[in-house]
This record gives sequence, C-alpha cells and structure tokens, in this order.
Amino acid sequence: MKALLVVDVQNDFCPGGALGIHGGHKIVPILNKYIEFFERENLPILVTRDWHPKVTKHFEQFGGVWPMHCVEGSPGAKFHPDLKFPKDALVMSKGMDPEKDSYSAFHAIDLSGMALANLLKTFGVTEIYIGGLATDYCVKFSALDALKGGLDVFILTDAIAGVNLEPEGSCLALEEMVSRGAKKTISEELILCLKHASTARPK
Ligand code: VGL
Repeated sequence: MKALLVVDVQNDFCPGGALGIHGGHKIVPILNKYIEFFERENLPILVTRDWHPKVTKHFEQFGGVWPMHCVEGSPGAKFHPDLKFPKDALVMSKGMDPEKDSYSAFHAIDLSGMALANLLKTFGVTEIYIGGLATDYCVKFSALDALKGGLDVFILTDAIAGVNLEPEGSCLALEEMVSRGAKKTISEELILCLKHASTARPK
C-alpha cells in the first residue's frame, strides 16, 4: 500500500514568509498533481504542518537556530493557499513540544492524537512518497525515520525545496537519504508506474 506524505507546505516556509524557502511556492502545483493522483487511486494522503507555541527552544530568541515561524493558529502557519488536498486528507501537527525541534513527520499527531507511525500501520502502508518543505530538515528527518521504520521511501525530487542554511544543504540531505535506502522519483515516473499497477490489479 502506497501513501503520500506532504510535509510543511506552509506560508512561513514560502517566499515572503518568516522562514521563506527559495522556490518553496513552486512545488505547490506539482504537489497538487501528486495529490490528485493519490486521491484518484484512493490512496492515503497525509499532510503535516509545523505548529509551534510562541515560546519554544526551536526559535532563536529561546536558544534555537530559527526565526519565529509557524506559530499555531497564525497566518504563517496556514497551508499555502494554492495547496489543494481533499477533505479526508489527514492533517498532522508537530513541533508543539517547546523543548524539542521535532523536524520529523514521525513526531506529528492527528486531531485525535494518533501518531503518524500508527496511522500508517492502520492503513497498511508499506511505501511512502514524500514531498514538501524543507528537503534538508523536515523532509530529510521524515524520510530517515520512515526508513528506520522499515518503509520503502520515495523522495519526490520535483516537489521538494530546501532551506540551505549551508549552501549544499539540500544536495547533502538528498545524498544522505539515498545512501540510507531512499529512492528518488518524479511525477511522470510515479504516475506511469501507479497507472500500470492499477491497470494490472484484478478488478
Ligand atoms: C523546517 C526549519 C525549521 C522544515 C522546520 O519544515 O523543514 N525547517 N523548522
């Protein structure tokens, strides 16, 4: 079973936001294509958001490295207005613990408090397709945790963008994910392969 994981496509991570990522908004139409496809195939779609309290060690004012961003309920924490996901997509929040950075989607919980790993288990997910922001932080840590949990991990390389605190940040992050077993894919390849799988499946 495949699932799509869309990581932190929020206003604060897009140009003009508190932690705007160069080109962060450009992945939105591509992600929408993936979302449409997973929806059409009736496959689970999980969408995470950074959801911080105002005071957290994650922010530079309180000992962290990041400017204040994605404060719970703020306009910056809203999903990018062009990101279109279905009503039954699972929205998961992370970063609520003021003591932790919580980069990985595997720290996220849904509205009922269920953790991502449990949700994936419930759906019987064995393959996870990851896109979103940022390649070198939340995408990377989510992918590494997914691999540790025994999932097959596919990085949607046309639907990610990195913060690049270090100039090579995104490249190094991709290399690290791949060296630990993640595979890279792009929409055309994935859509072809899913189409093939669905036509091959007995009705
Ligand atoms: C992220 C930097 C700080 C991310 C979150 O979503 O990748 N990056 N907080």
